[in-house]
Amino acid sequence: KAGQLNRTKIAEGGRKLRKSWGVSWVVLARNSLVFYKEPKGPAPATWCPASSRPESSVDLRGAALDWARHLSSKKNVIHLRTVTGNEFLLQSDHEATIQEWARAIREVIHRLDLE
Ligand code: I3P
Repeated sequence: KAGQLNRTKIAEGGRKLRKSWGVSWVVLARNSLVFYKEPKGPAPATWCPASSRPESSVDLRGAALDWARHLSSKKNVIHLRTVTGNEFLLQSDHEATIQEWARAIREVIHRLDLE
């Protein structure tokens, strides 16, 4: 699964960070969520995430996912926490989009729990 989402990192190793929302191309891989920086301005027709270097990636083993009802003034926000204490918010203006992401990420976390 892959697509464009708004995202911000809100904690690193348990330490709160200042929120800074940005747009990322997000790819759900076997064990992780990988973020790619979107090109500024209109994307060239030739741009694709596979040809660019990931900005960062998040290990989903042992991670926890919740709805972020009190963590943002935005709608449709999910809150992802890793075992290492990194925390992210992911948001889409389309409720169905974020619901699909939540379901897909939970499936990966659950599968990794069973391994
Ligand atoms: C933050 C910015 C974020 C907002 C955050 C603000 O201000 O407006 O968009 O988060 O709210 O602190 P700044 O740009 O000055 O850092 P949301 O959009 O998710 O509400 P918060 O402090 O209540 O988290």
